[in-house]
Amino acid sequence: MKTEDKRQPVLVTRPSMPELDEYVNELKDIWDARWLTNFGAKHEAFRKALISRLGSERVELLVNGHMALELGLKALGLESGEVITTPFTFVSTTHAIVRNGLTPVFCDISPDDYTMDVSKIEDLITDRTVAILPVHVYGNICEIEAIQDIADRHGLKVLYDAAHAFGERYKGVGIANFGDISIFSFHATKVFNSIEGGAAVCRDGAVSEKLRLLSDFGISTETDIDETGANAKMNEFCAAMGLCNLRHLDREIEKRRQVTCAYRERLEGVKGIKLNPLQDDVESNHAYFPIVVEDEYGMSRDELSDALNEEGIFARKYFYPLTSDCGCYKGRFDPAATPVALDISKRVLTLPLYASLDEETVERICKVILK
Ligand code: T4K
Repeated sequence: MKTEDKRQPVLVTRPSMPELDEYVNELKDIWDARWLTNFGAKHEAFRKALISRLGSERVELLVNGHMALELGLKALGLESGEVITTPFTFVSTTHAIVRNGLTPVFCDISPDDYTMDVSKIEDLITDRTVAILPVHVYGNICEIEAIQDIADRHGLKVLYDAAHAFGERYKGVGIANFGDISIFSFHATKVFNSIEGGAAVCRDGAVSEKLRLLSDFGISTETDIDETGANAKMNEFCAAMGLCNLRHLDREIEKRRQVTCAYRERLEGVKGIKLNPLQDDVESNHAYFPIVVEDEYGMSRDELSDALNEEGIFARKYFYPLTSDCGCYKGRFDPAATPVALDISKRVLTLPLYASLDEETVERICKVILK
């Protein structure tokens, strides 16, 4: 493993990238074809590669994970009503609901794995509830069976925000295969990236087809415009990057696993530092390394974050504030209605984690925490 330059800041993440030659090789085809976007050859090749990787035929590629969420809700035909979701996520999840004219209803999270607390979902269901939108936050898998059971009993759609969960398996099944739709983010900062990009995997072929239309202005044929769509297509350059990175994904995940082991060796058992749980039945992609700073640590999360910053280490407060507490939603929701999520959001710190993070840097980071 290459040792990092000590003068360089240590960022929370760095994108995985192929060798330049490998990407340039893909670009040559794009130059030859003079086809840059609108469902070109790279788009189709990447989509096919994902179909085989994810184990589902109904994969649609989008410009980013956010549009996969936003258009996914629209493709499910949800035009009004309430969506039960978590506030402990990136703002995109909540924005996607609101931007569809739907109302988010926030469910508290489990203090164990920070996903939606399923025991609290049913109390939130009203005659206006149309869907559940859980998040596999940090790649921690939600209680899938319980959520589906509730959805089936109440006739609700389920859309999983699986932005953090690409490449994971639950009880041996690829994580894309749950809910009515599962969406992924291929943003530069994710385990797997196509520079910017996203995908939606649909249970139903008609939903998948609608999503594809919605990503291209709703254009069915030159003269038939059948949906009020947007422009959310993945371009050829992003698809080419996705094709390259997909070839190396397993190796990248293995490197990330080694980094998380290095952290665990040093931080397991440290008083007041709670590590992310290892979930049974889950093949993890090691997307994030969140720690929760408890009172016994003797320093607050913010003080620890500042101490790390002073050493040039830029951990991040994913996810603080709760989305229900964001400036644009002030006064609209009550963050105190989800007390566990509120508490965790004030204590959580996500440590640097990426495939090329070397052990010496992990040691440096842990030394600050252990001090
Ligand atoms: N749902 C969930 C649960 C999500 O977490 C996200 C995105 C979405 C939906 C929406 O998916 P996308 O539409 O984004 O595909 C970052 C990402 O922009 C965002 O994709 C991600 N979640 C979120 C958790 O993190 P920021 O504002 O923290 O990004 P930024 O620019 O501060 O970058 C983070 C670190 O990465 C920095 O230390 C710098 C480093 N970095 C970043 C980029 C872009 C690099 O080293 N190279 C780079 O190219 O949001």
